[in-house]
Amino acid sequence: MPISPEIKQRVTQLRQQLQKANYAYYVLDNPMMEDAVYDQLYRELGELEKENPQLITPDSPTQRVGDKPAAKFISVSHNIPLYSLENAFNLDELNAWEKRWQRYSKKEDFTLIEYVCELKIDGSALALTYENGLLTRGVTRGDGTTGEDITQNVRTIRSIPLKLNLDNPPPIVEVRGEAFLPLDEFYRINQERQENQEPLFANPRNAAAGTLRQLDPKIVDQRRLQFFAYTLHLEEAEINSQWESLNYLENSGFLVNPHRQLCQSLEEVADYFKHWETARKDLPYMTDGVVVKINRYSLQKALGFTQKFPRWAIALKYPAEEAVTIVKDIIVNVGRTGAVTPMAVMQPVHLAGTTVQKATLHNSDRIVQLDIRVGDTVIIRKAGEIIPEVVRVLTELRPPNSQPYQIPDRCPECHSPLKRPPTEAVTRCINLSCGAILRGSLVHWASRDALDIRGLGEKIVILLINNGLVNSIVDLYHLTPEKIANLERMGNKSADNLIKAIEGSKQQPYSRVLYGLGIRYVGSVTASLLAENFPSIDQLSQASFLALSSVYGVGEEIAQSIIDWFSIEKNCDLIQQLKKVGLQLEATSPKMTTVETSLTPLSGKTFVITGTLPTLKRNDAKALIAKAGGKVIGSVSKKTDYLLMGENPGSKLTQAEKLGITQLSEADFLNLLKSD
Ligand code: 1X8
Repeated sequence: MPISPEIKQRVTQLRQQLQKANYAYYVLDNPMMEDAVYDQLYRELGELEKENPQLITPDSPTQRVGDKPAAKFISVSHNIPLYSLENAFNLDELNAWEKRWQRYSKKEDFTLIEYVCELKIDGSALALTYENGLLTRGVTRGDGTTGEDITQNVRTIRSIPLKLNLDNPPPIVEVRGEAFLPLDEFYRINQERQENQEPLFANPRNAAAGTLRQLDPKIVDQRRLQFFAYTLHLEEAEINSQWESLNYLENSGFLVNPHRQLCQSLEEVADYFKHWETARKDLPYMTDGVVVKINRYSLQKALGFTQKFPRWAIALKYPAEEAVTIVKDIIVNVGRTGAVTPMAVMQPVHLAGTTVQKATLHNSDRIVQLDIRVGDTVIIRKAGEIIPEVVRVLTELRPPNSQPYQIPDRCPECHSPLKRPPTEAVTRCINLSCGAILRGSLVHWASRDALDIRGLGEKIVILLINNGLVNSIVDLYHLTPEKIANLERMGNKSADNLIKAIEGSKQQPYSRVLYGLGIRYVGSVTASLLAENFPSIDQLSQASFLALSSVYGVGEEIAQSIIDWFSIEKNCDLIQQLKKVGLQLEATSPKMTTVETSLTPLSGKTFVITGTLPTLKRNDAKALIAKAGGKVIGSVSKKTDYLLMGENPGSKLTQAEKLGITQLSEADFLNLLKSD
């Protein structure tokens, strides 16, 4: 039976609506209909297509996810090779690049030079072919000459149009760009893999590449990859520059990275590079540098290619946050809480601007998971922390006679047995007199946010302990210049200064003393909260679990930890002795509220922070919010009360606008804090 014109029309209409909605959601990041409405239209189209299979077209929104896994991927050669980019690692190398390409071109070429700066996305490059406006092929980069045909997987990426949004699409066009996993999606996938005891992806780039090589398109569909388009190969030459090509791609329906910039000089390029060095940390995807391209096609053409690279483009890389090295030894470190942290000692390697030779292995579970052994080649990463971590072991490079590593069952410091509570990942030394715990406690006591005793670092602490001068925090307050002046590397002057600094620490406020005690989970913000609500150590030591845990910002875990700490006699003795030597164990101007009635200006309010704030550091803002009773979370949802926003806000702003969440500048925020 012939299909009625009404049905044909409805099918076309549904496709157009769904395509528009899809574009609004995935490319513009600005949904135009409710999910439920989308689902309903999608179902209607699916049903009409099921009843009338002749109507199915490859660009129908129902045809993104194929139902048959591929047996394998076919190798195909690229019509135009995918070159890689030459790297520059600093601005000097960028300048050298400019001089080099200028030597290759005529003088008049570089009088009116323009560069396009784009962020370098850390993902997986793809080449897409569109014939008469329809996506017909998606191929991985491969070795640049030959890649794998993964069209079926590419079709699942919602920010890749199945059909170009052009009235008169060209007969053939190739679009290149980067497929990538947004960070939240990467974390979600790894969490799921952890729950299923599957090996974790080391980084979003590997996760994206691994996903694209999945034979089953259903799995690819579940991992929401995205795609930024950045190169256009088009026969008809109405386009004369990279900048125009990016706009053409955007008009054709692609997601093009919005943070591109047209620069008139290398100085402007340098400013762009410097700006994104920090700003990129707030982006919801990984970037590893800036791609600088000469804008004008005629000049690109004149410069051409070397054996390996285009002469007209360069990748200006940010310092690597991952590196490869070899494990020389595995040791365990005992911290001030007795927590045992296994560490890999490695061949020194350059990483994110410093040379490192130790990486944390976190705990014994992680060791089992990594199966790391002495002699292994490993990938290490710096992720905000000072100590890098081991991300992955390259087991294929493992020496044949290596032995699995066994975490010791006795403390390397005091030789007492180590314990691991069944519910915890951490192994601990529970000997309260363990030298490592004493050392760590003293270093923490003297640290900047605690008693801030200048000149009392780890080296001096070790000297004091080894010479039998200090056996507990209180002993510091019985030292005299005479007692310490004879220590190695300690002259009269530094001895005097150290004693003065120790003496000066008696003036530090109670909240710092509280933090300095090193009670588990009591960081400096929590210590301030506790000091406000329990204005003397005696009140704190007597506080019930209920009273503690009802302080905003103090959870049950913290409350229990405080109770546990005061239940140890040695700790109570320490407090008595600290009182005797004159440390501040009471707040100087106690707050006149009781726990039950204390209400702070941001009580119970939830904040999300995005962008760079003009004066406050992120941690300061967080501390202020916590102090005022608020809470900071990582992503915007309906439950968010405020978006605190600085320069270059990320996608969190779009999300907040969508949900109508109140936006605050730093100034608004500071006013809000005052207004109670
Ligand atoms: C690689 C990349 C390029 C761009 C962004 N991210 C990348 N990973 C870009 O041009 N915006 S260009 C490129 C290449 O040519 N190998």
